[in-house]
Amino acid sequence: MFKQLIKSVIAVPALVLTCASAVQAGQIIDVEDVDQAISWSTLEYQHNINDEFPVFVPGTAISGSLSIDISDDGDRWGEGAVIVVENLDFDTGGTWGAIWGSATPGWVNDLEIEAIASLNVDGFLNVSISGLGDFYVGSSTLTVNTADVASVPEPGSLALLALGLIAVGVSRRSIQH
Ligand SMILES: [Ca+2]
Ligand SMILES: [Ca+2]
Ligand SMILES: [Ca+2]
Ligand SMILES: [Ca+2]
Repeated sequence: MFKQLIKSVIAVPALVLTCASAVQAGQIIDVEDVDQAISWSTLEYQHNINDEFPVFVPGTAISGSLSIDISDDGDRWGEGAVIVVENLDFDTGGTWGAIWGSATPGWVNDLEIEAIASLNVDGFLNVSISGLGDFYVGSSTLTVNTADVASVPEPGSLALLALGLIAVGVSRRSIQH
């Protein structure tokens, strides 16, 4: 009986750990072919990871990056862009360009809290690029690292956890009597 109690006590923390850990299990890549020239205007587009394979399960996004193929034609001194991801704040978005000379092509940033949260809600991510000058936007690549579905606490695993706790209670009671 005592052995059984030890087993139950060990089993419960193991179950809690399984629920809490968010080890990367998969990766979803979504490429949007924006393919547009910008000239002192704002371009808006949306990434959708709901139609990719592996299938995205809301709530499982843990990290990722956004890479935009943005380049200047070098027609004059200095071009720039303000890249906004979801809302205008310091989360994920940023700036691109050069004050003097042609800007280095490409822009990449890790997804931060707001962007990951937005993906976890609906699998969509809004991006807007405002041009301070004229340049070209080719494709936009969103890479999302996802956790194993089983490692995200959800009703199913919480029920299992409850069952584990009840099992401990039962074995404790059976020792006392
Ligand atoms: Ca897509
Ligand atoms: Ca933002
Ligand atoms: Ca969203
Ligand atoms: Ca230009």
